[in-house]
Amino acid sequence: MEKFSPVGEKEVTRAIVTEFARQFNEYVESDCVIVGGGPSGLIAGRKLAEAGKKVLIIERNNYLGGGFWSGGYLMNKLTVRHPGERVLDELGIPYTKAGEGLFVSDAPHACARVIAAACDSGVKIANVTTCEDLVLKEEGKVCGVVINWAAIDSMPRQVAALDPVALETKVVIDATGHESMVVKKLVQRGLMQLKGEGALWIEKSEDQVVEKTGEVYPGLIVTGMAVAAVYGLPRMGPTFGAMFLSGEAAARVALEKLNAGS
Ligand code: 48F
Repeated sequence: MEKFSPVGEKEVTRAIVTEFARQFNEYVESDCVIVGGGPSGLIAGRKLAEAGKKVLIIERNNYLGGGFWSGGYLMNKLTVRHPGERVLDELGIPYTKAGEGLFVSDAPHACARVIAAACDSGVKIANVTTCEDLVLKEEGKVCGVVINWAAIDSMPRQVAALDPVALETKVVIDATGHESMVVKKLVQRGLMQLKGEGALWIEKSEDQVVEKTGEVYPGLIVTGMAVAAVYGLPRMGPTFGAMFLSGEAAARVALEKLNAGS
């Protein structure tokens, strides 16, 4: 029988604290912070990390994947319209053809692969962490994010008046989905406008979301369903190719900015 090493409680606790503190300290400064660990944020993170950038994903849930764990109506099959299957191929996600230009895959398998691909590329994750605000400097440029433990959101007000901390970064990507939580921080200050997403129309939505992915404020890029919310585009419901392609487009825009040093 295999025998476990004689390692006790204090060593286990020290290993966790030391490694957590080391990574946290390292990522107080980064090239890009992505808020939201759904499909668009994970794909954007993977592309940026593969290009050698230092990337942190902030996710308020304990788990990554956002709305990518199931298709519509809580059924765990995902659809992707052409050309989104290119990303399924790249990540080795099995799928079947459901019709001309339409592909279906198992949501848990696809989601696990997208998460693993982001982690394998070198993206680091701060989960159970809420992005509650932005750092704005240099005449309004986004220069970082303000974060706190997500559990604080569900605490009573008198207990929850706990200060957050801030992380500095060169580019922030809002990948918070339908809620567009990061953009909302600028809207609250009158610095941006939010149209709110339109009614469901798959064919129109996917192309437009990818096309409009980009920088919406100096230092802030939007991707995924947050794009629909900003520009008033139709929602797409349970099909995910645009989340992949929008994530890739956000990474391209971020890379251009980072490589230009702006
Ligand atoms: O919602 P989500 O999956 O966004 P997405 O990448 O993909 C949208 C699709 O899942 C689907 C769709 C298209 O097919 O209509 O809805 O655009 O992932 C967003 C993630 O952001 C997290 C949230 O928990 C989720 O995992 N999130 C939202 N607000 C915050 C946040 C916040 N303030 N701080 C940290 N994480």
